[in-house]
Amino acid sequence: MNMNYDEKLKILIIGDSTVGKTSILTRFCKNEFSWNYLATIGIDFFSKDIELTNPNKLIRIKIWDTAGQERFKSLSKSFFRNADGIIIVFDVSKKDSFENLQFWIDSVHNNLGKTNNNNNNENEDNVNVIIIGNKIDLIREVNKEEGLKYSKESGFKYYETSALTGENIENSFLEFIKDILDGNKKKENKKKGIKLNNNNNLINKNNDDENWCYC
Ligand SMILES: Nc1nc2c(ncn2[C@@H]2O[C@H](COP(=O)(O)OP(=O)(O)OP(=O)(O)O)[C@@H](O)[C@H]2O)c(=O)[nH]1
Ligand SMILES: [Mg+2]
Repeated sequence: MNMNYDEKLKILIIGDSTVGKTSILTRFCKNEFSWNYLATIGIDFFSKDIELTNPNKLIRIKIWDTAGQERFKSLSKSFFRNADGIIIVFDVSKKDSFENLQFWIDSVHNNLGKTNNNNNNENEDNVNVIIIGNKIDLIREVNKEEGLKYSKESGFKYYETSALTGENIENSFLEFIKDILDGNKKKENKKKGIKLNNNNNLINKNNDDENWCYC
């Protein structure tokens, strides 16, 4: 189906292998979950369309799902090119994935140079970065306070999710997308009038409609 999008966003998801990156995206885009672990090889693409109200806008989100095993190589700079947002994921039930967060943050810095934690929000190259602690349905090795503290010190917003139960998946994405749009809005000097309504309402298109999810 040919759709006219008012805005297209590119989001990148990175983090150690098995932390649940693909599962988070599958939950967000298809509202599905699989217990089977199929390692992402290279890169996969997910996309989802979101309708914005007042005024009505159609936003296409394209998400680049990277392979955690890339940690042992290095993420290509082309992955990061033109990214509007980056999600760094760790597994709250695996301390080592939390300890490896710095590796991923460094790779963001190395590939972009500038992010929203450099206290320079006016920067045109500003990219929104968030940290997600996934698998909150499991017994934790990292508690919420540790995740929050680390993310705060890094200058990024922190969310916790479970791709298994779906807890907080949609909220996290919608808040992240709103932040990206707000940032883009500033960058573009309100060029084309992308506006959120008074409550910053974004309406998430119905997942049941096949046309709205291209995973
Ligand atoms: N209990 C639980 N298991 C999860 C959750 N999210 C993912 N898993 C499981 O964890 C395993 C790895 O999930 P993936 O989504 O494939 O992990 P990934 O980060 O994409 O891994 P790579 O592609 O290798 O980088 C799978 O067996 C999932 O079923 C969650 O929130 N809770
Ligand atoms: Mg994967």
